[in-house]
Amino acid sequence: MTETQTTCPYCGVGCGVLARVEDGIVSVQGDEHHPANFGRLCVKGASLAETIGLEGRLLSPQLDGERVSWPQALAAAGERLRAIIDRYGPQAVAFYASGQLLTEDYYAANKLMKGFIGAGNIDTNSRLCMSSAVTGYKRAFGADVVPCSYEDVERSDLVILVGSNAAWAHPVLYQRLVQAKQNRPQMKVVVIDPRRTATCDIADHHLAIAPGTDGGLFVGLLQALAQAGAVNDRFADASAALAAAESWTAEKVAAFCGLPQEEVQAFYQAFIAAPRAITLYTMGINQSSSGSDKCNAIINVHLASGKFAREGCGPFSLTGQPNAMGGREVGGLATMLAAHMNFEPADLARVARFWGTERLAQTPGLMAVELFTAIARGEVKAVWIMGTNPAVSLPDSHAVSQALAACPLVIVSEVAADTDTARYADIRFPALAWGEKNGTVTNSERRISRQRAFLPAPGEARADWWIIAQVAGQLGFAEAFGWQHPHEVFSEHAALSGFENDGERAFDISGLAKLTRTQWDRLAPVRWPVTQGGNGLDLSRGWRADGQLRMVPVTPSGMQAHRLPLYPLILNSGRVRDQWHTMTRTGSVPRLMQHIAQPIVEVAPQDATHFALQNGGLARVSSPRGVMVARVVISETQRPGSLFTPMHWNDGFARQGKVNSLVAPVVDPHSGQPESKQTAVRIAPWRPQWQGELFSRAPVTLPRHLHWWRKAAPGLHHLTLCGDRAIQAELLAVCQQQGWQIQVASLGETWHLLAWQQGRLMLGFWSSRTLPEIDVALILRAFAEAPQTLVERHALLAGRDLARPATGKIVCSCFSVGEKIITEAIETQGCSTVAGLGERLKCGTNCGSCIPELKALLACAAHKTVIL
Ligand SMILES: Nc1nc2c(c(=O)[nH]1)N[C@H]1C(S)=C(S)[C@@H](COP(=O)(O)OP(=O)(O)OC[C@H]3O[C@@H](n4cnc5c(=O)[nH]c(N)nc54)[C@H](O)[C@@H]3O)O[C@H]1N2
Ligand SMILES: Nc1nc2c(c(=O)[nH]1)N[C@H]1C(S)=C(S)[C@@H](COP(=O)(O)OP(=O)(O)OC[C@H]3O[C@@H](n4cnc5c(=O)[nH]c(N)nc54)[C@H](O)[C@@H]3O)O[C@H]1N2
Ligand code: SF4
Ligand SMILES: [Mo]
Repeated sequence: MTETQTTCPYCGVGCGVLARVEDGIVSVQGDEHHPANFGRLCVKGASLAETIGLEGRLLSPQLDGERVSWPQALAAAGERLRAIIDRYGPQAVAFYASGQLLTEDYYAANKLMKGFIGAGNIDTNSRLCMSSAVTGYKRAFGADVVPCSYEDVERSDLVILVGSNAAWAHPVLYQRLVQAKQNRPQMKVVVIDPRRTATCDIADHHLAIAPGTDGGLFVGLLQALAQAGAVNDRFADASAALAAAESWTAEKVAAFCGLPQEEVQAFYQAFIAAPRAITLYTMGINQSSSGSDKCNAIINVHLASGKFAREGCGPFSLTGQPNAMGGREVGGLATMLAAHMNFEPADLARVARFWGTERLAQTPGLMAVELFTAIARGEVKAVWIMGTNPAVSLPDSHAVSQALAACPLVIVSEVAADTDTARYADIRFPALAWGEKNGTVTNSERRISRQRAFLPAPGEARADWWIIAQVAGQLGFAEAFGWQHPHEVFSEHAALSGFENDGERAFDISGLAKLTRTQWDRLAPVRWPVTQGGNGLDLSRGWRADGQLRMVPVTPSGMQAHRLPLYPLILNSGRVRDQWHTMTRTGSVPRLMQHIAQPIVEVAPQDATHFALQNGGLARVSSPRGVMVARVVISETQRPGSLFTPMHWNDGFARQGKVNSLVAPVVDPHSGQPESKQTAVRIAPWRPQWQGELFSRAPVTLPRHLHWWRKAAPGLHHLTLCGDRAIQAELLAVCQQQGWQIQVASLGETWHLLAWQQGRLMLGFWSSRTLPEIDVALILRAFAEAPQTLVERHALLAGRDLARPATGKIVCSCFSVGEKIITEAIETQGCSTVAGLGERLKCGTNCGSCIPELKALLACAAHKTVIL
C-alpha cells in the first residue's frame, strides 16, 4: 500500500487529501495534518477516487483530428505558431490558461508568452472569477495581497458572507465556520445574497439584496461609520471615500438595495459594534460590471473602521479555483507581468534580466472577453487554451464558439477527450490530471501546498509545463525552458519572486528557492511570504512608492443588465453543491449527479404564477442572445423578479443547457470581469408531448428533434428525453435491428419499453406526459442482474416498485438518501431533528453538506414547499 499526501483539485479551500493505493485500488480521505481542513472533506473531495478512471480521457496527441506522435504534434504546433508570428507578429498569438493549472505550469506558460513570444496575451479563466478582487486589492494595497486566513474567519465576532454560497462552494471552510459558531454562539453571521441559500442556514441575518446593488450597501456602511464617529485614519486617508459616500444614508441605501431600512440599519449597527468583523466575498461581488468598485467599497469599511490587519478582521476574497492564487502569483493575467511585477519600466527591465530575454512584452495583453472578440475579428489568429472550457464558461458562448470555429489555429491542452471547446481544436495535447501531475497550488489564504502524483502517467499524457517547454523548444527557446522536473520550475519561480525584491514586493517566496528536490517533495503546506530573512507581511503599509494604503472613492452603480418589457426578469447563475464547473470530471460520477441531475431554474412563487410555470415542469429561458431549457423549481428562496440557474451544463450534457449562451459580454471597466450574475431574460413554460428516461448499454443514436439531458449511471448510458414528436417507432426500430426481444407496457400517455438479449436487459425506456418517477437503483440492479421473480419483473416494467414509496430527489449524496424518504421519516417516524434523521437514515452524518437542506425539509414538513 502507498499513501500520498496531496491537495484536492477542486475549490480554493485547498484541502489536504490522503490518497491510498492498494492493489491498484485508490481511496481518499481528508488529511488530518493539513491546516486547511484538518481531515475534513466535502462530498466532491470525498468522491475523488471515483473520478480517476480513464474513460473519456484524452490519452494521445491529435493533429487535425488524427492521432499523431508527440514529435509530430509538437512540430506542427511550433511550425504553425511560428508561421503566424512571422507573418502577423506576436500580438496575433494568445494563450488562455486556467486556475486549475499548477503553479509550475502557469509559470511556464507566462514565461513563454510574455518573455519569449513577446506579447502580453496570456489571460485566464480567473478573469471570470477573481480579477475584480485583484483590482480591488491592488488599488487599495498596491499589491494583490489577501490579508486574511481561515483562522480569522473562526476568530471573528461578525462574519459577513456577501455574494458567497460557501455552504456549497467552499464547504469545508463553511463547516469550520459552523463549528466555530457552535463553540462561540455569540459570533454573528450575516449573509447578503438575493437568494436564500444553504449558507443562510447559520445566518443570524439574511439580507436578500436586489441584484447588483451591493456597492450601495457598503458605501452606505462607510457613511454610517462616519456618522457613528467610528472612522479613523490609522490605515488610510478616508476623506475622498467619505466625500463620495456622504449622500448614502440608510434610507437611500434601503431604496437602492431593495431592502427594509431597519435591516440595513441593523446590519450597520452590528458592524459598528463588533470588535472584530470579517467580510468574505466571492462571485456575487466579483462577477459584476462594477465588481472592482464593490471590492473597494468592502475594503474601505475595514480600513476606515480599523477592523483590519488584526485577528478576526479584514476583507477576505475567497478564491474559487484550486490554484487561482498561484496564477496571480506567477503573473498569469494579461494585466500583470510576473511575480507581482507590473508593466512598468523598472519591473520590465528586471524581469527581462532575470529571464535573459530581449523579447519581453512591453504592454499588457488582451483580457479574456476582449481576447475572444479579437479572435472573432481575425486580429488574433492562434489561441492555445489550457485547462479551461471557454465555449461554456465565457459570456455569449455562441459568439465564443463562432470565434473558435473561425480561428486559424486552436490548440487545446486537455485531460478530457471531448469538451465544447476541444471540438474546435486543430491540435490537442493530452495533459496529466489530478493524481498524475506533480507541483504546487496556493489556496485562498495564501497557503502553498503540494499536489503530488500517486498514479502513473496514462497513455501518452504529459505534464502541462512539459508540453509548454517542448513547444518553446520548437519555437527556438529551448535554453530558457530546459527544465527536467517541476521542482526546477518552482525554484526558478521562487527565485524570481525574491529577485531584487528588498521587501518592495509582497509576494516573496525566495526562502523556498533553494529547496532540494527531496525537500520540495516533502514541502509542508506554508503561507507566503517565505522570505530568506523570514519576514512576515506588514499589512499596515501599502506596496507602492509612498507606502500608503488607499481608500478608493466609490460611487455605487447597479447592474448594466436592464429589465425590458420583453425581458422582465434577471437571471442569476452559479454553482450547485456536487458539480464542478463544466462537469468534465464530476458529471460522470453517479454519486455526484444524484443531487441535481439536470439544469434547473429557480423561480419565486409569484413569478411562477405570473408566467404560468409549474413546479417540476420545463421552461425556456431566453435573452436576445440565446435560449436554455431547464426544469422549474418554484422556491420561496428566490427573490421575486429574479431567476437562478446553474452554470455547469453544456453541450456534452444537455441540449440547450448552457446559461452563458444567454449572458451578455458586459465587463467591469477596471478589471475586465464579466457581469455573469445578471442577465435580462424572459421565461415561458414548455410542455412537451412526452418526457422519458432512457437507459441503455450502448449509445443510442437519437433523432435530432429530441431534447435530451445526459446523466451518470455506472457502465450505462442514461438520458432524460422529451419532445413534441413521438419516438416510439424509432426506439422500436433500434431494438428490432439488434434482434432484441421487446416488452412494452402502454397505458394512456404512459409508454414503457424493455429490450432483452438472451435474458440480459439491453435497454429500458419509461415515458409519460410528465417525467415518470422511476427507481434508478431498481433499474440499475436489473441491468446488473436480470430480475427473477414476477414481482420484480413487474416492478421493472413499471420503473419502480409500486408497493414502496419513491425515494425522491437525492438530498444526501454520501448515503444516497432521497427527499421523500426523509419527509416520510419526519412525518411518520417522528424524526424531528437533523441528528434524529442522521440516526435513522444516516443522512448528513458524513460530510455535512446537506445539513442545510435537511433543516429546510424539517422546517417545511408542515407546509410543503419545494426546497433545493
Ligand atoms: N460545488 C462547487 N463548488 C465550487 C465550484 C464549483 O463549480 N462547484 N467552483 C469554484 C469556483 S471557481 C468559484 S469562483 C467559487 C464560487 O463560489 P460562490 O461565489 O460562493 O458561488 P456562486 O454560486 O457562483 O455565487 C455565489 C452567490 O452569489 C449570489 N449573487 C448573485 N448576484 C448577487 C448580487 O448581486 N449580490 C450578492 N450579494 N450576491 C449575489 C448568488 O445568488 C450565489 O448564491 O466556487 C468554487 N467552488
Ligand atoms: N454564467 C456564468 N459563467 C461563469 C461563472 C458563473 O458563475 N456564471 N463562473 C465563472 C468562473 S468563477 C469560473 S472559474 C469559470 C470556470 O470555467 P472553466 O474554466 O471553463 O471550467 P472547467 O470545467 O473547470 O474547465 C477546466 C477544463 O480543464 C480541463 N482540465 C482539468 N484539469 C486539467 C489539467 O490539469 N490540465 C489541463 N490542460 N486541463 C485540465 C477540464 O477537463 C476542463 O475541460 O466559469 C466562469 N463562468
Ligand atoms: S472544500 Fe473544496 S478543497 Fe475541500 S474537499 Fe471540498 S472541493 Fe475539495
Ligand atoms: Mo471561479
